[in-house]
Amino acid sequence: MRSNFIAGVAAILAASTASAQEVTLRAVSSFAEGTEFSKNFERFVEKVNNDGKGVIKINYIGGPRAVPPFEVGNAVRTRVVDIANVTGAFYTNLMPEADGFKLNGKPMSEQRKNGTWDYINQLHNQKLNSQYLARQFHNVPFHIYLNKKIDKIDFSGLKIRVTPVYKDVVEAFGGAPITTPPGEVYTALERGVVDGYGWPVTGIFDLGWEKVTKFRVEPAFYSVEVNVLVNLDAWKGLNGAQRKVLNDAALWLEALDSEKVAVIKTERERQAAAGIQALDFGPAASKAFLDKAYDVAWQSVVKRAPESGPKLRQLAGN
Ligand code: 173
Repeated sequence: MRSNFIAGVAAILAASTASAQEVTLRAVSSFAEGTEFSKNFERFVEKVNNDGKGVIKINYIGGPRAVPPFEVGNAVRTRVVDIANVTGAFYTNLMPEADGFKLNGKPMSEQRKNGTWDYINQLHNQKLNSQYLARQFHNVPFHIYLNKKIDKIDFSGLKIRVTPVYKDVVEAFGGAPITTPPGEVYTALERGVVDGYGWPVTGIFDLGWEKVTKFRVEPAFYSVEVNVLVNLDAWKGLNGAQRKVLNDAALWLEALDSEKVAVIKTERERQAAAGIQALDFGPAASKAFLDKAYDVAWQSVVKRAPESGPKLRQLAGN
């Protein structure tokens, strides 16, 4: 009798401890589900759910239908969601220096060793109430895509869809920037509201933009950064085992960037096959473009973030 009772109590305790230990976190992406800049995050979610069985689980709510892209940073700050897949370009209102992350293209293994991750994590702790769990796509650059032909790198008279990533460089070369989230790019092009847009070298086929794109301006510039952020209160509430599942999956996720070399090659070929013509004005024009692109972007970051801007530049080493 008595030993049965003890066994019963022990079983109940074990069950409640197990359920108290498994935590579920809610996640969103600032990019549409299943598209280029959500895909690896979705693999990360799958990995966490496999590796973390009984310990930690991610409930992936989805993309911009759940939370509008430019509000995802605030949603993770206020814990409307626990985890977000989001580019710094979408939360510069909360963290102006986030616009500087695109200017550091070093592999994350190096950024984690040389103090960059640590510094950027501190910024996220302070300004976004979040943990900077991972950064993806350091080796994927951006381009300006156009529907009108140009014969030198000069965007005068052109309206170009931007986010903070491209605004300074578009203006520096005479273009008129118009900010939209990714979900409005197709319609803006179709209706002639814009003559072109900024976007990474990968991903234009996801939303059918090849149908409304004629040219890709060379050279490629900057580095994509899409971050996995965890609300800091949610992070602090996790135990060591739960954090380990997330941290291990974060390093795995960052290592997936190595796949992008082949993806970029295929994507350029696919763009050419779709009739998108590369406009290349030669090495001197390309160098002048890149020099100016970095110059105006750093100036803008340092102006808006006089303390952290120079520190980010020193860490980026360019
Ligand atoms: O163009 C954008 O919407 C943008 O800023 C971005 C940033 C990172 C990845 C993809 C797009």
